[in-house]
Amino acid sequence: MKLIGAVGSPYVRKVRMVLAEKKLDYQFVPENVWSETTQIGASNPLGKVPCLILEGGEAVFDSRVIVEYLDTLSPVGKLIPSTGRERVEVKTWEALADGLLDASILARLEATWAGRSDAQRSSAWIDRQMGKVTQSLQAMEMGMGEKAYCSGIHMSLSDIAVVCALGYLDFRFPQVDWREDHPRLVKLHDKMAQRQSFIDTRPD
Ligand code: GSF
Repeated sequence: MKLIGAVGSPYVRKVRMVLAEKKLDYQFVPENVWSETTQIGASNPLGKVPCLILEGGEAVFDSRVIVEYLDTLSPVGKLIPSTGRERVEVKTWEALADGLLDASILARLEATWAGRSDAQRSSAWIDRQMGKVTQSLQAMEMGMGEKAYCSGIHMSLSDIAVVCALGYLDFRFPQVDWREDHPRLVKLHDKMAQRQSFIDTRPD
């Protein structure tokens, strides 16, 4: 398998953490999707990374689809429960963490994308998106309760998705002091940060 991606992308990081936790071999193919010469469109018509290329050449895209597939490839460290409430709980945590990322990336692009002039940038839009980041952090903190992991009693995709989101805030939004009001998230982050899969996929 080949994974087309960028080390700075938190969605790519989620996939790389899953590959590492599942001990699956792959080749990493770096791609700058913002470059004029990017070839990503040949594999993913949406022009986004991550994109997984299977042995037969088929492209699989969207990190949620990719990690779901990867979890079926090996029984090692099952990350997504196969059925029922447990499954939907993990998928909802992932949607929340990815949604935090979607909002923060929209805010960052609004503020920095070179295709937009200063007059075209909307601070109201940025505020709207950053409000979603704040709300998501609060929901995650509440959802953690006094548990050791986001869902269930073992590490799951929920925890990986959440720490990728927190790691992205540290990387691109150092001014967002999420540690201040979210002690349970700090505890989860600090525990997950000791895993080799987290250490080996740091964006910086
Ligand atoms: C989001 C991928 C994405 O936005 C997923 O895979 O989970 N729902 C998708 N990737 C960004 C890179 S990054 O900001 O992490 C991307 O490729 N953007 C290029 C573009 O044209 O939007």
